[in-house]
Amino acid sequence: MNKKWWKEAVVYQVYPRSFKDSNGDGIGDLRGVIEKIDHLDRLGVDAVWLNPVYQSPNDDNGYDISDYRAIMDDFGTMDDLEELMELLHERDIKLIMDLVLNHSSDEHQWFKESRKSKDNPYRDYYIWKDGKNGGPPNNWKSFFGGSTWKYDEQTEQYYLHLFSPKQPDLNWENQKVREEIYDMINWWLKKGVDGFRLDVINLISKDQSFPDGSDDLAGHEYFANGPRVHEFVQEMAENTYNNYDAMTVGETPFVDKDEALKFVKEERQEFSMVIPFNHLEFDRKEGWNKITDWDLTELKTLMSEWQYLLQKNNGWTSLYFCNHDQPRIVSRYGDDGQYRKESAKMLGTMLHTLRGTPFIYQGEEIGMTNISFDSLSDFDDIETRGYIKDLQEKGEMSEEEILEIANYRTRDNARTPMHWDNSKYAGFSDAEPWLKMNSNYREVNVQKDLKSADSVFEYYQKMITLRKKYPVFAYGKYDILLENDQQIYAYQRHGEENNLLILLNFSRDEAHFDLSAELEIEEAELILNNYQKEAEFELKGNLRAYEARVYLY
Ligand code: TEU
Ligand code: CA
Repeated sequence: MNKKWWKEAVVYQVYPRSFKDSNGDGIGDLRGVIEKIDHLDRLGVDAVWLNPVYQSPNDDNGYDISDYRAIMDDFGTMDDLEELMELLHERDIKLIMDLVLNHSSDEHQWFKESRKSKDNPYRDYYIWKDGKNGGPPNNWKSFFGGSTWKYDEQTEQYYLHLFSPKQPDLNWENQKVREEIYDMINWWLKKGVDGFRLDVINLISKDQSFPDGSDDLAGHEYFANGPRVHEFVQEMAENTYNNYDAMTVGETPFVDKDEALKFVKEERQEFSMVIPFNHLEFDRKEGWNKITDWDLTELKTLMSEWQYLLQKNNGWTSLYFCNHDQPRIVSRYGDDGQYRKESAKMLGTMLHTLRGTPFIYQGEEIGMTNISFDSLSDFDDIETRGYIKDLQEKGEMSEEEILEIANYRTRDNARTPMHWDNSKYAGFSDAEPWLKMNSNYREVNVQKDLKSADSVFEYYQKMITLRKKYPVFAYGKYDILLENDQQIYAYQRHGEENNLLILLNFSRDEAHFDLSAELEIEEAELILNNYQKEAEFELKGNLRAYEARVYLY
């Protein structure tokens, strides 16, 4: 097993728009992140992944970039970014930037040229096609609702946009496009950034015959993990980040585990790790607007298969529950009422004790919960608005039903402003924030956590310290226990010097376990427990509601 800094790191994701506003316009910004570096340092994280801060008309909160080498006015200036990077580096915290390479903004100079005429030198930077039978070139469906094709009157052709119409897809078949992209990546590497998270990077190669997709796959069988995706990624890696000691995280929706392995097998030199989705999509199998039942054994199977496959094949993974696209995990797999703190800690324990690199999303370290908006007009997220529109047009659900599912699914759940203290606007800003606050900020905030002994924050600090102290957390071999148990997720990690035994109760009921026949461990130290009255070492006993125990032996 090769040692790497990014295998031992804990990453903290900052969504700058909602982290801290420094100049009173209600929008978080880079100087706000600078103000809060102490928080990151206190928590003990090793790297910060910053969501896109590039110049953008902000149709999809910065994932629509109009200039890859400039900073969005809302966020500040290039000087601010450089200062942030220096200050992070002074504290030994790395900076990971978000790279959005599948598409640009329609306001990018390249697209403005491209749409002018069919023989413009930039025409082939994007994907243009004639319509078919008076409609779009095929039936692919956009991630944000509607068709993936938009008709442009100027040249009477359609262009492809897998996301919003303001996010035209770049044409990776065109070598010039690839070279421009590599230049830009190298420009950032030379500036000193330590790595990248690569947005929907497995969508860059499309089947060039652009066939109709099947109804339930909406075309993704032809644009996800396409024919040349690994060739493109390897070419990019070779020409850019592989010449540095960089960390790369590929975001890869619609990958099965065998495909994902190709991206992360160390010898293939594509990415350090990917962002898998399986463990967060199994309540969504019947679509966005229908909640599918799931059980713990299914989650355990998914996690285990991925863990075993990676350790057998020399691959690595990110470990995450929350990000700017996902509802808050404590409201989803935990309990955001009575057991908010216990379940937030238990879920955090799972992320920090599996084999991989843990990612903490802002607010997760204090157990922030989902919001509940009163009205459909409160939603800001372009994805949610797209689905709401589709559902309203279909007319099969009432407004209340739509509101309920939108509150459950919306990406806004993650994007409400960070809770720093109990003042008006939670110390996020002096002015009304760009998105509504979660109303529970007086109960759930950083200031409060810093003052109380059994806070979620303190527990996170402790986990991170332990992870640094014992290499078995990062490198140990994974082995599942009690595979069929419906309440408990239990596993061991085997390292060179130590071993870990992890027991997690995913339910609000007491859970009985008996490992005495399976394991022979004489003595072990309880190094982590989310209850104040700590448990003893035992191979047979009961776990309290959402209890998490980590034993070292
Ligand atoms: O997300 C890609 C992606 O797969 C999402 O559409 C995700 O499945 C969905 O939001 C879950 O509800 C990335 C970014 O993380 C996201 O913020 C962007 O909107 C998107 O790409 C387009 O750049
Ligand atoms: Ca601001």
